[in-house]
Amino acid sequence: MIKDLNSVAKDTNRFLDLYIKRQPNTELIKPMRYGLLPGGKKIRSKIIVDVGKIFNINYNTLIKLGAAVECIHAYSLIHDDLPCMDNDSMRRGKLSTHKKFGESTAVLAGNSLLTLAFEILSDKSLLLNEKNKVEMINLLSRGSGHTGIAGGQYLDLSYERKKIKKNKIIDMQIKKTGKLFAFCCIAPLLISNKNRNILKKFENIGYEIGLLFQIADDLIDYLGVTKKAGKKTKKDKKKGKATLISLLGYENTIKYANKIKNKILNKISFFGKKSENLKKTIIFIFEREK
Ligand code: GRG
Repeated sequence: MIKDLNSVAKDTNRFLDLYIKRQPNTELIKPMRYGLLPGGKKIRSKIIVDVGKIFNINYNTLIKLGAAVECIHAYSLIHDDLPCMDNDSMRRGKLSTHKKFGESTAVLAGNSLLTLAFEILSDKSLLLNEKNKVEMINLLSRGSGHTGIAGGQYLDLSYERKKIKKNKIIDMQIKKTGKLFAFCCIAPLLISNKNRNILKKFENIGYEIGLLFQIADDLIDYLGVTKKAGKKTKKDKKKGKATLISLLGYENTIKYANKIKNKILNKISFFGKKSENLKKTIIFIFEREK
C-alpha cells in the first residue's frame, strides 16, 4: 500500500511540477510549490486512483483529477495554519507557509492554488467531454466553499470551547474533510457516466472515508507524536476543539471509527477483487501515524 501511495504521490507531483513550470513565472510560484509539493501524502489522489481502478478509468486522467484536488487541499492547509485560523508554525515536518514566506504571501499563494485547481479541471489536456467537466467543476466548487471545506472550517472554529452534540461534530467533520473525499469518490464515476443511485452510494462512501480520516487525524493529535506527525500535536485539547475524542473519550472513539471502517469495507466488497486497493487505502487511513 505505501509503495502504491508513494507512486501515486510521485505521479501527482510530477504532473503538478510540469503544469506549474508551463505557467508564467511569478513571485507566488515559490510559496505555492512549497505548500503543494513536498511532504504531503497525496492520499486524496490515491483514493481517486483506487476508485477509478474499479471502473477502468485511464490512470493519467485520474492523476490530473488528483492534482486538482491536491491544489484545493494544499490551499486549505496553508490557510488553516494562518494565525487567524489554527495558528500553526509547522506543517509536513517543516515551517508552515506563512512562517516561511509571511502571512500576506501565504494568503495569496493559497488563493492561487484554489484557482489553479479549476484551471487544471477545465484544461483542454484533460480530455473529458464538456458535460463531465462542468459537473466536476460544479461538484468541486460546492465541496470547497461555504457548504464544504470553508463552511466546515467555520464550524470548527466556532465550536471551540463549547459542548457540541455528536451529530453536529460529525456534520462539521464531513464538511471540513468529507466533501473533498466525496469528490474523489464521485469524479471517476462521472467520467464513466454512472447513474444517480451509484453516484449517491459513492458520495456517502466519500463522507464516511472523510469522517474516518478526520477521526484518525484527531487521534494523531491526541496521541501526540510530533516527530511522526510532522506537525504540532496535543493542540486540540489546549484549544478546546470539539472532536469525537473530547465528546466520547479515546476508547469509544476507536470503537466508533472501527464501525465506520467496517461499514465502508462492507460496501466496497461488492466490487470484489477490483476494490482491493481501495480497501487497503481505507485500512491505511485508519492506522496511519501521520
Ligand atoms: C475553502 C479550501 C478552502 C479552505 C479555507 C482553512 C480552511 C478554509 C479549511 C481547513 C480545512 C482543514 C485543514 C481540514 C483538515 C483536513 C485534514 C485532516 C488535513 C490533513 O490532511 P493530510 O493528512 O495532509 O492528507 P498531507 O500533509 O498528507 O497532505
